[in-house]
Amino acid sequence: MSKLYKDPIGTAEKAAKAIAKITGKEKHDVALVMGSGWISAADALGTPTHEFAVTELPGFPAPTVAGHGGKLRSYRLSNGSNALVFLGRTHFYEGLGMEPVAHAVRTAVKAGCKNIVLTNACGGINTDYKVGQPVLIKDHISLTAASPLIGADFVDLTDLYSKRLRQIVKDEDPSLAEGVYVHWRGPSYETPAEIRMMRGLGADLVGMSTVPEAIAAHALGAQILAISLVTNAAAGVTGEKLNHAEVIAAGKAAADRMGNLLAKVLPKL
Ligand code: 8IG
Repeated sequence: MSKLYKDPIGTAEKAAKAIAKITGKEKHDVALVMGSGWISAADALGTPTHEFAVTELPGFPAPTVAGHGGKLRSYRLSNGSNALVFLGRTHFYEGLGMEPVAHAVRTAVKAGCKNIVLTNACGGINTDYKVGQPVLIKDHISLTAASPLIGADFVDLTDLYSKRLRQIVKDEDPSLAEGVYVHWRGPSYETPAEIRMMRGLGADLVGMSTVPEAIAAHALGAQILAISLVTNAAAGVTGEKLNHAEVIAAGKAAADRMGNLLAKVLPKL
């Protein structure tokens, strides 16, 4: 474990202070984590006041995945509040442990953010879902069973994905579906048999992110909104093979809709 990660909360506090210094903003109010396929959606939020590499802050490893940017933007929203937007994230499958995975949201909470919006691209298990469709996460199943928390931190996850925040988004777009997201370690995708198992467990969506960040941010008192973009049918659903290029293309195609939705919703959270 790197020295920075022995004290994850202390490192997040240092990173939050560095954000305040770089942006000249004492605090931020809301943070977004943009997953693969979502990065161009951030452009709908207007012109950021600041943009810099996350590696300028303590505790952030360099990004490793195509389509994951590793940049942090600060925006001033139409209601006067300040938003932090992370373009890209660190995943559990990168093998660095949970601390760097949880670091962005911990930093955001320490920077003042009370609401955290997590976005991702994922596979659709529910056969009603179409590629390019956004789905609000209403609950999760952790098939990694790995928590970002260490020690006797018995956090309640009954309302992890805030009903209040989901309602604000549904008021904006009543056509949005809600689903249960499975966290799969990856980086290999599932087998068709694993997808059938997940469907039997009550899952609608499967991906390799979001869950540890939601838990870590909620443990620090933040409210969570999580939105998945279905970028492929999960393994075995259509008989087609899965590939990362398809994911990026589906994300690009849906970026305008997602960006406009986020731009409308953020000032209302
Ligand atoms: I995008 O089908 C994307 N991410 N585990 N399975 C898992 N993660 C994903 C998938 C998928 N599609």
